[in-house]
Amino acid sequence: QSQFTCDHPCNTPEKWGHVFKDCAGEQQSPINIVTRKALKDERLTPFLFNNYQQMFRALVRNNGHSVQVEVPHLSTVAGGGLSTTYKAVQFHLHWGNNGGPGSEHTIDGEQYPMELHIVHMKQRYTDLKTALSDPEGVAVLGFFYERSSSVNKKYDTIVKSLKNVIATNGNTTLLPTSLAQLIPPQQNLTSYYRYKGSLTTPGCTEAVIWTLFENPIPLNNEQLRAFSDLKFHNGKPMVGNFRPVQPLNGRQVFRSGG
Ligand code: SG7
Ligand code: ZN
Repeated sequence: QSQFTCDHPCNTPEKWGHVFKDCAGEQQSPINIVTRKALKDERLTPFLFNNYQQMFRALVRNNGHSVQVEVPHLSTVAGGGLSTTYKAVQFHLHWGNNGGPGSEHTIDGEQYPMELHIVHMKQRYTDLKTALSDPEGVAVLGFFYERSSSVNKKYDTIVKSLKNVIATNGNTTLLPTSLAQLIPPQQNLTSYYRYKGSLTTPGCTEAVIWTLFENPIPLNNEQLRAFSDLKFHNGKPMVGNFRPVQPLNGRQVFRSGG
């Protein structure tokens, strides 16, 4: 049983390990990143993004625990200390209650209002299930959000689409957007943290190379609050769909050398 069918948090995250044994593992995500303990690593060079600029009409979906968009074309990332090329599969977000604390990872104990995960797998794999059987099969690029006083126009389309996916399994097609439009410009992506962890939902497979970028994405309060209009499939507001931070258990966190 590896299918995540219950609401988030599924019987409370503390109990995930009873049903999904990997959720009780030693290399779980998310974590709190203690910046003074992060070891600078010169091998963590800038990323090489390929085709992140390509526009597409995103199909936005409320999957019952987040809002998710599948990437319909080949977009890849290499460099950044990754051992090989990874391709983007989908992206989704984790958020709090009406703009309150909602990120999964925290930095020196600070929880940001929201966190974007662009899920990638090694380019040679054709499905996530296979990638998850490789301890480095998946690479998630994580981005934090910060509250800003001005609207972020690049998020207009995705934020406006949310009202069409209030209910679980709701779908809506976006006006054209691109991965590049959703993340900071490439020159602001050279400062990041790196560690080895897991998926943050059951089955919590320990197959993820995590990257958390230091520079947050600005959204105004209204844009942040819009995500709280979504509903879990039991009709309750989809808020707080993040897993609490997990023990580091001796793992080293690295920071980019750029
Ligand atoms: C959400 O987070 C979904 C999952 C995702 C999971 O539950 O977006 O996506 C699918 C395709 O079910 O799991 C394998 C995967 O991407 C965990 O992703 S995360 O660790 O980046 N939060
Ligand atoms: Zn996630």
